Amino acid sequence: MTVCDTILIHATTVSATGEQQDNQAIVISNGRIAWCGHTDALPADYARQTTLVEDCQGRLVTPGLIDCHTHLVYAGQRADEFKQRMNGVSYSEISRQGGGILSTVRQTRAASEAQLIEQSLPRLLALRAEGVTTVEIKSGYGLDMDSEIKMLRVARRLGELTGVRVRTTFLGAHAIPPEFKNRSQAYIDHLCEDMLPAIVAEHLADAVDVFCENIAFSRQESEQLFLKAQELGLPIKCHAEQLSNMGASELAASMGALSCEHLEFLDRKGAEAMARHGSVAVLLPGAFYFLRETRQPPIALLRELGVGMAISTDCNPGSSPTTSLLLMMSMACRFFEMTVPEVLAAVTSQAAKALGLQKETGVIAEGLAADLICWSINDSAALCYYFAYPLVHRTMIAGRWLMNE
Ligand code: DI6
Ligand code: FE
Repeated sequence: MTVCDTILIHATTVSATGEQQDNQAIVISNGRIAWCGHTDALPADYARQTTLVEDCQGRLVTPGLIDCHTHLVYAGQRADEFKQRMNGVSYSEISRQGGGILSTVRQTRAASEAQLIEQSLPRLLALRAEGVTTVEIKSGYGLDMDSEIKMLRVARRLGELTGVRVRTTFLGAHAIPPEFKNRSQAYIDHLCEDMLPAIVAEHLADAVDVFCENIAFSRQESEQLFLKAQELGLPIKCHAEQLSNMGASELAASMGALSCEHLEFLDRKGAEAMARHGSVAVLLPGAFYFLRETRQPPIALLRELGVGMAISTDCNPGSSPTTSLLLMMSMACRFFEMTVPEVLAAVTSQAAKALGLQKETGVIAEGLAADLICWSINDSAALCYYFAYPLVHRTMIAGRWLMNE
């Protein structure tokens, strides 16, 4: 029998589908979950190893939360645009006037690696303090070789500094940079021929994403970049159907995308393609709220078709300046009318799937990483009921408790 490091007993846990399970025990060995089940069924050999038995006293223990869609590495902020938007100017309009994403591109290009770390680290620490142990970070505010590489390096470095598992996604196709104004095809060619191969050679990206939208890239351009990503061995993801329906989800899903993200304008055809190919729907209530979107992602349709749903912060300076995944969970319940189990799965098992990490984290199961949050509450619904409320009791990443909490 494996020697265990820690045993949690009398925990209230959640299953992969977000259902509550009472009086559970979890045995941790070498950073992984060696056994889990009812506390009364804990094998005697484990029970005899009395070192570090932690009685959770009924507290909720979930997998470490996963924020599977963020743009948290960036410089500066865009409060000036927020003022414009409060005066009725739309997000798309600001973008067409050269603001929006390109404003953050200017600020991010001008920042050194150290400055980018200094500005981005607090955002990751804020997520971690709320129970997030895995984060996806997208590039896409550099849009030239050096600046994209800088962003991805910073993202990897933030993981080293915090212990949070960081997955990086290359989003060079986030906007058309000024150097390529009105030449989006030439920019896509540059991404395919120069940038992506260099980034892959340096192992800086774990996936490739495209903003397929009428203010960004067409379906055909997206497809070209996706094909290149696949040729280089990287999985694909897509910012799809956020501001209009471009058929982006259908395209990405049919190419085997891990996930399609935003989806307010998703139609049945796109949702069916996602169901067929197992792409996860990543829903972003923060952007929905902040852009005052009135159109809801088609939750009932996704549910009907059995498409997995994840929820994420979209942490970015333009459409979702937040670092609270717990707040997003509350919004998903109230704005999108998702159920508590759906929401819990959306930030654990489904979010892991959206990152291709389902064999590593996101579920309390034998063999997976011991990324666990012990919450200061005793039932799973309370995690959705409280909003923007400090609820973490203790955080464990890869079998080790974080200190100073
Ligand atoms: N959709 C979004 O909501 C973010 N990116 C994207 O493709 C917004 C990014 C920004 O405005 O800075
Ligand atoms: Fe996004």
